[in-house]
Amino acid sequence: MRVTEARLLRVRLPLVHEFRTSSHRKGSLEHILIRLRDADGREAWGEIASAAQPYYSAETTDTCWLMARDYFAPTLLALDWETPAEVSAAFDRIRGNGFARAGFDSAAWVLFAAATGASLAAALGGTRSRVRAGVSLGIEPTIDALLEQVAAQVEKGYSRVKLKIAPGWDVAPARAVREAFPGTDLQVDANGAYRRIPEHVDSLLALDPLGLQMIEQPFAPREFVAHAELQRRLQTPLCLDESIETIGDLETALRLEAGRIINIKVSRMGGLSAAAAAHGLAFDAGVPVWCGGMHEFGVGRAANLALSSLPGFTLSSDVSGSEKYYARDVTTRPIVAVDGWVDVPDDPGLGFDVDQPWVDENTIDSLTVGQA
Ligand code: OSB
Ligand code: MG
Repeated sequence: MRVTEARLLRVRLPLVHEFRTSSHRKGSLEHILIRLRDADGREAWGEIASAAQPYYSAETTDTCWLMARDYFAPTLLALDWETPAEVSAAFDRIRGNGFARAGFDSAAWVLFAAATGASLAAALGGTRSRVRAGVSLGIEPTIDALLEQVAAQVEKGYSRVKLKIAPGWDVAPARAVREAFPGTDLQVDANGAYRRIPEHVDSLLALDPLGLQMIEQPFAPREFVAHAELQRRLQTPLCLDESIETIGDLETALRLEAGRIINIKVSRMGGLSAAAAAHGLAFDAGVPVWCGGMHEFGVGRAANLALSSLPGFTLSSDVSGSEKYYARDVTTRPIVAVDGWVDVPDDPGLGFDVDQPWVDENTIDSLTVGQA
């Protein structure tokens, strides 16, 4: 297989509701869509879902743009390949830059699946025909506003809710939601906002009696030992997100028992190949995983959906329906959750078509590498 052209489109879409985490807030998002074309004229799409600013990971939309243009696209275009594993091996020469890499790695998987007539999920080894979706709710101005948000999502049928927490916005909102929605699976995500100081650790310990599904990433990404020490003091499972960028990180976490659940993100791991490998390692270790999101547009969301169909993804994933974030998604058919479940498509390739006119209307920058 030979990719002859990679088109990069920087696309901005407004969010239907402002999203705030411990580190930043956003009202619209710019992601980079990648359209690959191969020598047979086949097309496949990928998405680089980096945040604009380096507050979740070190990458930004701008660094992704440069890495895509100068390294990932040229590396892919220079390669004659049969399987996504060969693409992944070629990308291994480029250090880090997982988000930028993930867009190309995923697009190569889509191309491979389409060329072999398989759905993306089947190509990856997926076994589920539908996946359980959860919603992620940002920090709200008041607990009442948060309860309103939770009520709206529970009414839509979601049975798992993740709350963003930060020092000063943790035990009280989590307890309020726990009491108002006792039948909902509840988990919290700190995005690394806590430090190993007594006030912070006390707040984390005070979450323990709330019966949460998990507490996600309380400490900074590389603080494996801090997570392991906290896990020993908690009944509630810790889940690692930002800490796990490589298979080596996952091995470290498992060896240290730094968490009992892993959030596998396609972007953070650098693509579907690495995400599937992480799933395999966790599965063999008996550690449950779920697929985290980065507010992906439909292209990245569809890749997350396919990944979530693998057998170890036993916990609800962040693949809520497109409409939670976007009034109109970039795919002709939005991703839809019904009663908190999303069907995994079985048509060849991504399973969703890109709405090219809508993409063009929202494109703020573009360039083509290779044949134009
Ligand atoms: O930690 O999961 C996270 C969004 C931006 C940065 C970090 C995170 C998130 C989310 C998004 O929670 C969840 C989703 O895409 O549905
Ligand atoms: Mg997270």
